[in-house]
Amino acid sequence: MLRLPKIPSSEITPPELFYNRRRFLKTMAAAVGGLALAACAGPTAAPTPAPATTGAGPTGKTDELGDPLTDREAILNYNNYFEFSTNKQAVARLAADFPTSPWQVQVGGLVNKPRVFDLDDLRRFGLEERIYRLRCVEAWSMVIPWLGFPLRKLLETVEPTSQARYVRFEAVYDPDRMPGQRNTWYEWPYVEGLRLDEAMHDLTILAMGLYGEPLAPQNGAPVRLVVPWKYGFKSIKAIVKIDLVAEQPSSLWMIAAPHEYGFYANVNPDVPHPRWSQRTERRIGELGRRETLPFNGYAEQVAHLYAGMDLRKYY
Ligand SMILES: Nc1nc2c(c(=O)[nH]1)N[C@H]1C(S)=C(S)[C@@H](COP(=O)(O)O)O[C@H]1N2
Ligand SMILES: [Mo]
Repeated sequence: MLRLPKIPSSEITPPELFYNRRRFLKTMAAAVGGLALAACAGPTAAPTPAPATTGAGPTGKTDELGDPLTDREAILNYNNYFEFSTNKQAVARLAADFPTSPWQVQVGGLVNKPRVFDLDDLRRFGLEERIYRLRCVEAWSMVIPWLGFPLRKLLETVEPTSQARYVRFEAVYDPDRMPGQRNTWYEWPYVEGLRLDEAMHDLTILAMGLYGEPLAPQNGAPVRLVVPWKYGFKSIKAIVKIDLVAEQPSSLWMIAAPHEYGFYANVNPDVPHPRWSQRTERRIGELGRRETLPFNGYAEQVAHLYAGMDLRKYY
């Protein structure tokens, strides 16, 4: 059974209710007329409980720091996926029938060998288990046993040219099936980006499964990015397009709330987000809070990527 602790509404209330109110009112007014102004005049989201369990989980497996895997039911039922809903506990139901096969990922831009990959092509890169911490900028976290392959393997097959310096990822756009994409506050589709060396790092994977099973729709099926040392929003779900580019790409979050979200988004307990301290986090399934680790505990592997950069400047 799932225990259901109360969590603060700040953790689940969509940013448009907090941030850049002028733009929110403008887009709401444009979308549905003046009625919406009254309906959305204040925070409307009530606190909803998060699923939580205790113990080392059914597998007894841990991450490399000795922390148990988060319960599968929690990973499947507590999701950020704004294409479906801003309510974490509504996502699984709303996404249940989303068709994730057949599927294509179009890879191009500054490459010598642009190519369209179908799901069998992607699986041929070979799926391996990677147990990673996932740290959301809302200050909750999980330990997730992904099945995936290093993004590097895919990038090498398309041969980035010498001009390619960044990778831009685009998620699926399907407003008929994704009710959240009718929310005009966000610029759809969801877009994210990495620097090329971040994308080539061995920790960066494209995941197609978790807990030994194909990815569920709510977790970003059929294929999503996982970058464990960055805040969860960088790990874009339901990817349909990957482009190698010369300039730093923008992202859905940078466009929606530029004062809250930067390009790098490395987990950093020393740099507070405007709405959430990043000092500690709530590990789903645990009581109390734990200290947040620099680079989400992966500093040894990735800190060198940012040598010479002012880490206070990049969220
Ligand atoms: N396409 C897309 N990808 C997304 C999101 C989203 O809303 N849409 N949310 C992000 C955020 S904020 C987090 S914390 C993680 C959550 O992944 P999970 O639901 O599989 O745990 O997905 C990220 N990837
Ligand atoms: Mo997140």
